[in-house]
Amino acid sequence: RGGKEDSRGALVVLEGLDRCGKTTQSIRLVANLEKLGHSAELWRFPDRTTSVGQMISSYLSNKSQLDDHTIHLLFSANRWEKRSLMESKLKSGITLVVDRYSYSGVAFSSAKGLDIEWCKAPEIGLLAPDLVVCLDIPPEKAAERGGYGGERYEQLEFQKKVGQNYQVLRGPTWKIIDACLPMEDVEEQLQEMVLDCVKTCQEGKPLSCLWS
Ligand code: 2DT
Repeated sequence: RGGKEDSRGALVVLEGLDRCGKTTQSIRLVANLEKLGHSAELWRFPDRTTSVGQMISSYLSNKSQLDDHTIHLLFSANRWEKRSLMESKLKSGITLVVDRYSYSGVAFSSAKGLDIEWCKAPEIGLLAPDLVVCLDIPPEKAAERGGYGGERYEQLEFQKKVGQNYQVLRGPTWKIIDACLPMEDVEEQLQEMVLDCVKTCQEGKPLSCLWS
């Protein structure tokens, strides 16, 4: 094993509180990877383009109300409906940079008071990221950046709970970057971590499933 036939793209996830810079950094990362000759795609969850995604989007913008368990399972279903495409892209050598994943799913729902193990259960069997980069920012700092829109969850007290849950979820594939650093520094650190990860996947590191 470890030969060319096992070469694949890396599954890289960015996590962090609202306004930590995830979206900006994931866009830059994909551009930088491509410049260096790697094929990479930017993905994000929720993927609001599917019909499940539209239900989620309407919930987030307060246009519909759903029971906490129900919306949790919809977020999970939104990842399951993308699982096979995700796997085939990775196997064809494309690195996926994913803005939010199962960790957001668990951190946000358990911040509402749902049991964390219950929250993790529907994620079992989804592809495990090769690397999770958490852009770490104190919730107060994130709130100062402004731009909290009117969406559900964009409130300081709630974000504090989400931040605590992220800490509980941290595992061996997690790397933390201080999101208060200048944007260019975050970008550079992120790129270095990801290139390392891309290399191990090219060398044939096997794909695995959550939660591992
Ligand atoms: P953005 O589209 O602005 O990132 O906001 N969320 C996300 C969940 O509650 N569960 C999930 O599984 C995911 C992926 C985080 C999306 C909002 O939805 C929350 C913020």
